[in-house]
Amino acid sequence: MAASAVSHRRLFGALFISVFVALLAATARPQTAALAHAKFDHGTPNPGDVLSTAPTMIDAYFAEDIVKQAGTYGLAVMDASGNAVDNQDTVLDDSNRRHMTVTLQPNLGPGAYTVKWWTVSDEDGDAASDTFTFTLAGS
Ligand SMILES: [Cu+2]
Repeated sequence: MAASAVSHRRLFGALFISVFVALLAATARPQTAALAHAKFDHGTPNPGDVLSTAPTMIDAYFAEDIVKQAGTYGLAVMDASGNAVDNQDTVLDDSNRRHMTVTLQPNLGPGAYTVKWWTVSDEDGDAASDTFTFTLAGS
């Protein structure tokens, strides 16, 4: 009777430790993922590009899948004066949710352009946003 009570206590102790370790592992995982977010990875154009012909769209790839919920993701492009030059038609690619595009107004003039992007990661729900610039060289 006494021996059985001790082994039950040991079994319970071991179970408690394994649950504790599993909880630690579960809480540690989102923290490493949280460092990534669905950040801009690369695109056409890329940050810092100097183009000789006006692009007709922004083709952007991100580090994690993006949540497809209206208003929580997008691409917007402004000229050096802050005027919007995109067509507000961001598409989040259904076949690759790390891929967003937006089309641009025709006949963009030379100058610096700023691309703003915003996303929510489908991996951990983290929101992220940032900007990058490219330049359209004079012809
Ligand atoms: Cu994250």
